[in-house]
Order: sequence, then C-alpha cells, then structure tokens
Amino acid sequence: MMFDIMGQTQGTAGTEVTSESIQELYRKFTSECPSGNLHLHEFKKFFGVNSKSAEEELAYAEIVFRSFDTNKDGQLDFMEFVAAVNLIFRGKLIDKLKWSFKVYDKDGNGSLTKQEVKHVVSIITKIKRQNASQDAENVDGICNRIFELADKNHDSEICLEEFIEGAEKDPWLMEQLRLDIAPTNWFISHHNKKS
Ligand SMILES: [Ca+2]
Ligand SMILES: [Ca+2]
Ligand SMILES: [Ca+2]
Repeated sequence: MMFDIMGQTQGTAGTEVTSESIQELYRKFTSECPSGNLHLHEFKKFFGVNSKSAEEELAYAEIVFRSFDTNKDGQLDFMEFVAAVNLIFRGKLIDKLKWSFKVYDKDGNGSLTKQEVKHVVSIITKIKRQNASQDAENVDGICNRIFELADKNHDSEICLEEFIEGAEKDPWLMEQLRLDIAPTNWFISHHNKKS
C-alpha cells in the first residue's frame, strides 16, 4: 500500500519511514530542487495518493500542497517542506487533525463552510469510489452528516474546536475528517534501492 486516505492502517510493510529516510528526503529536496523551492509537480514526486484517476490525484495533491504553502507563494521553501515532512512522518493525531482542518479551510479564515467541506469530500469520494453516478448523492449525504455531527452551535460553519471535538467524539466523523498523505512509490523505491 502507499496511501490510505482515511488513515486506517493496512499492510504497512516497506512503507515505514525512519529518521534516516527523512534525512534522505531532505537530501533529495536539495538535489531535486537546487533552486530551494518545491513546486507542485516536484511535490507530487514525493507525496501522493493512490487513485485510479490522475485528475483526482492532482486535485488532492493541490489542496495538500496549498496547506503546506504557509506564505502562499505557490511553492514550498525548505522550511515549509521540513514542516510538511515532520507532519507527515511524525505528526500526532491532533497535529494531523489541525492540518486536515487547514486543508478543508480553502479561504483560510479559520472556519469551514459547507462549500469548503464539499470540495474536499468530493475529491476524496472520487478517489475512493468507482461508481461516479453515486458520487453526487454520497457527497451531499456525507457533508450533511458531517455538519449534523460537528456543527454544535448550528451556525452552518465548523470551527477548529468543533472539528477536533467532533472527530474525537465520533469515529465515523474522525474517519471523514482526518486526511493523510503518504510518500509515493517513487520515494519508497528510491529509498529501498539505497538500503
Ligand atoms: Ca511558500
Ligand atoms: Ca473557510
Ligand atoms: Ca459551528
């Protein structure tokens, strides 16, 4: 496996990442990006999702990439990259949830509208499912249920507190809200070759 979008662990043999490989990744950063800045297409070499659809893979990589681009200049500098690597490999659940919230929060205003949630859910639904005709219905259903469970004060927005509290209380919600990204096969195979 290379990636499980819901964060459930499957056979992880061969994907375990040690601090050695993190150093290796840092080294790769400097060789892949002599300019010191990582663009989306380079980021996609390192991290990704396993999907049948290249379009959805790209859509997911884009929203993830944006969440790591702290200064919003369209590229990851080394510090932003280090923060991303640390989160991906070492982040605790709470860090991952805070990060997931950032991925959902497209306009970055600290609160999620139904549109923002729908955008991410529809990408994930397409990555996970084959049957496109069911998608639209599923996306609306999932979004409504997310808001029913998480939007405690019923203001039609989900703030960070509601997001985390909801995920911690409800396993289904946790499964929906918690996002993840994994090193790609490219990264893993390059790493294995060396060891
Ligand atoms: Ca940046
Ligand atoms: Ca927002
Ligand atoms: Ca609310």
